[in-house]
Amino acid sequence: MSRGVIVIPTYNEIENIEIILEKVFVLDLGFDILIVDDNSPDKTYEKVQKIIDANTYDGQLHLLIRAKKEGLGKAYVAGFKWCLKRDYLFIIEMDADLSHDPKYLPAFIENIKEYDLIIGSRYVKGGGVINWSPLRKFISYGGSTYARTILGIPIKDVTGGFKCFRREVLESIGLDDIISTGYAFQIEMNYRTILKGFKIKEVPITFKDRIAGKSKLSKKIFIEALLNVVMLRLNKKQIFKVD
Ligand SMILES: Nc1nc2c(ncn2[C@@H]2O[C@H](COP(=O)(O)OP(=O)(O)OP(=O)(O)O)[C@@H](O)[C@H]2O)c(=O)[nH]1
Ligand SMILES: [Mg+2]
Repeated sequence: MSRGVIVIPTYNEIENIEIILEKVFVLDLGFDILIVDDNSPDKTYEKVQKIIDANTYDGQLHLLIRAKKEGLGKAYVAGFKWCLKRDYLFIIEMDADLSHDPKYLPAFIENIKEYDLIIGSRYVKGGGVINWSPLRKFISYGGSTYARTILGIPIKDVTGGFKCFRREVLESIGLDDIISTGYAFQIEMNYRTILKGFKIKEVPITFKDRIAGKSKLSKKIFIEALLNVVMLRLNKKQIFKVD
């Protein structure tokens, strides 16, 4: 059992999954990886199971298959619960689509010694985005500004999904009470972490748009994010009390 685990949710990532696993394990950081697959129609989970069966990564790769697609948030919560049943000290969130470069992981680990949540950030000095259209950039940056302003939180990249939590954070922010399923999930996790008084640091990353596979950002997910930010603000007192 290693000290850290990387949770990677997958839905139709068959073209990316082998590459991302290789890119992480070649760094030899000693982390486990948990893939949380929502029964992908392209059978991403079968490919993962084959790699596990071949013991390519020496028992460091794990797979959690869920019955159906219920959104990123539900997949992460199921993955986090799996991790908390084991004795990992920190838990990392990462996408499967190669947007998040594993080369930043050592910086996360260095910083998690002093902080409770590390956010890989596109919007601090030294961070950025490659290959996004101006519209996509506007939506992301605008979304972060919107959430930051309404919730009154000092985070520049509120929607990013490349992060590292100390296990104590996940144990105390009320995983069962999380209301967000899509992109709003990242915002809600940050908000809950801040309201519980944990320390957060943003570390610069350059985010690359996916080359293979399809984006899951939909109008529904976008509208959920806009509405949930307001809901979260209105429920501040309740979230604050959560144990
Ligand atoms: N298990 C599971 N994984 C999901 C689900 N939705 C998205 N993912 C995965 O979560 C990661 C991030 O997904 P998103 O950022 O929502 O969508 P994306 O397809 O990366 O979108 P873009 O980054 O805009 O291209 C990817 O690895 C997806 O495969 C879901 O409902 N269930
Ligand atoms: Mg993505």
